[in-house]
Amino acid sequence: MQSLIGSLSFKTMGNDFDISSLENKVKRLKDEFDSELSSAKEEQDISRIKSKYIGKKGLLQDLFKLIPQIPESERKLAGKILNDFKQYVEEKLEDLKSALERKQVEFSEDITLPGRRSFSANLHPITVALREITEIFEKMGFEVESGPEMEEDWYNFTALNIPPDHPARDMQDTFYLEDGRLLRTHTSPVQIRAMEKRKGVLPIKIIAPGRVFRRDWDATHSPVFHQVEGLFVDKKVKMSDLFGVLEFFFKKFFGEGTRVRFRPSYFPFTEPSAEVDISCVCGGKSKDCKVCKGSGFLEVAGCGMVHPEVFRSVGYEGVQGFAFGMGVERLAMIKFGISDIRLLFGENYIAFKKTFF
Ligand code: 2NL
Repeated sequence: MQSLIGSLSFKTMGNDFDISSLENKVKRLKDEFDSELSSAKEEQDISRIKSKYIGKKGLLQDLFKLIPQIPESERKLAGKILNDFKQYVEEKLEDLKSALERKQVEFSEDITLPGRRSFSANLHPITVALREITEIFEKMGFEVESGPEMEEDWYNFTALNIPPDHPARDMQDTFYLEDGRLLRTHTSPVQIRAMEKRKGVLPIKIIAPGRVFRRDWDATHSPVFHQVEGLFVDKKVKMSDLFGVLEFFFKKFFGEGTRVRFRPSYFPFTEPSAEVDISCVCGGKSKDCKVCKGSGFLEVAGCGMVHPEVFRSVGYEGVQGFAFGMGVERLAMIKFGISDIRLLFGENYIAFKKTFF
């Protein structure tokens, strides 16, 4: 390129300048231009090439300056040759410019594509249920207690009237630690600890919400789940107090139209014991209701009067009490209409949440 620019200078032109040498110069200039154009990649290249060839101080302008040296008869033709070249350069640059613009549009983002929908964060159904349950019991004057998830055998079983050979252990025998402790199978140990701690200072009116562990994993059981247990201890506590508290709770939690019934049952740590049922969301009308299986009722909790053996374990005398326990997952599943517990804890929870809430 340097040599070309050199050959165009006045010095090398001499006086023997004629139309054919002008044609020659233009042809070489054109070749040079073509090759430069073919390697042009962006807008900047185009404006650089443009000013180099046809700009005010460009190479073509230098050739125009030579016209006076050309014999008059040939000047018109010389002018045409140069103007043709100018037009050629302009057209080529214009073509390349629009080709580059097209390419840019192709490679840029497709603005017609709909944006990704954002979804707002919300609390896990178990958190929602736990907070509601706690709030209702707090309104009735219950205090919230908590305790360790890794528990000693005494607090999880023995103090609750479940001695080492008791069959109730088989149903709950769970994850043991190497030091002999275990992951608590219910939150009852929290209440045992609370009674020990308070050494008979009455009344004791507490709930123990928390995470518990069992060796189970199917549509209605998770190895990690949540319980809320309640305990009320005073000089004189009646079973009707228990019924009143639970009826009030379930009406608040599931709606005032909910009916609550108690069925005799058995737990090692209460006597007498009862199972708590609520009327089904189907209203008991549907024979093939999947939720209550046509029975019209759903089991939602267990309860009873604290067994004298339990009071003996913690050194309490002359007191009465009631206790109850409920599974939070079960309550949340009924309330929110979730059919499989694994949806709450599975890998697909986010997908489930998007379709659900
Ligand atoms: C159920 C049954 C129940 C208790 C838990 C309890 C605790 C102490 C003393 C006596 Cl410290 N009882 N807890 C009593 C009856 C039933 O739970 O079905 N839970 C999901």
